[in-house]
Amino acid sequence: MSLNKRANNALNTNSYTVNGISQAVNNQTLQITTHGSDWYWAVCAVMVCSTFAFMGLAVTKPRTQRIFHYITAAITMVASIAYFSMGSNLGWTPIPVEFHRNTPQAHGNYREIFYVRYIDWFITTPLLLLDLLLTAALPWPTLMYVILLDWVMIVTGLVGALVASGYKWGYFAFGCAALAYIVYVLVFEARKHANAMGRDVGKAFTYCGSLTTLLWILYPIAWGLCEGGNVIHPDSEAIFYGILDLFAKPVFGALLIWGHRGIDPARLGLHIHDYDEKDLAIEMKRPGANGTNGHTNGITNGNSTEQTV
Ligand code: RET
Repeated sequence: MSLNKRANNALNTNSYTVNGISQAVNNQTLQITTHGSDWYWAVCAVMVCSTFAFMGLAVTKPRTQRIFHYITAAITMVASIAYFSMGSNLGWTPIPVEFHRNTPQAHGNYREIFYVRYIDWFITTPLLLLDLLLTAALPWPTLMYVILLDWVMIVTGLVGALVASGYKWGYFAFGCAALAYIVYVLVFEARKHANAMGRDVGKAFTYCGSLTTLLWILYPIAWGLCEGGNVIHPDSEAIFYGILDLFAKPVFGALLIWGHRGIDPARLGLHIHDYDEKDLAIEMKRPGANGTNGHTNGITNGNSTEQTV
């Protein structure tokens, strides 16, 4: 069998044209080269393999113990599609640059802005937070509020990236304020809560929470150099965001699942029921039981951190 090396033709196939003129060819828009596209494909491949690995690990567990595997696999699955889009030179739009630079790294009147990146983050960052905050067993109102602020951060980042004038930095400032609150919850409230759940939970949270805090602070720096300040080339942007995403998704996910290896989700208040569960089966056979027997209303016993899923 012979393996023929095929050239990456995504840039020609999916070039952005205005009135029939390719924007890459007329040199107006600063966009990725084939190297950037190749890198996006490579990251896509890692995301796909990680998704299969996390799903493979999930099926080795009983259904009641798979919640963190499912959340983590969903994260890399969504990222696979975003990276497929970016590798194919799709999911972007040209935006006039605020800062015109005459360097080879950042020439052109327009810059390609990958809005698909933000669609990915809009879906996956709340899932990452869910992974972390469920590990810490934080009360659900705090969890919901942190996710709301996370959406504020991502949407302001997207809007700022699509704005041509200096007003983009206003959106950026709102996004940074939202990130500051998220980091506060992770570093103080959630860490304290996780430690109170036991040494193993505290350890799993500390590893994954520290990695997340460090990485998430680097994203606005990347934004400032790419979408915001137009300082670095879109190929370098691909590498910067790509490395961050690889650590924030597959590496984070592997660490989290490893940290959860000896932890029953029920200890975190996540009582998940299955039809072949022993206690539930006995309860269902009880005379007069109607099959719902209190498991459908989401209310469990007096423990305030309990959540019925
Ligand atoms: C933006 C710009 C606006 C200000 C801030 C930002 C932060 C983004 C972050 C993104 C995290 C993404 C992750 C992706 C996972 O793969 C939107 C860049 C603060 C923190 C973890």
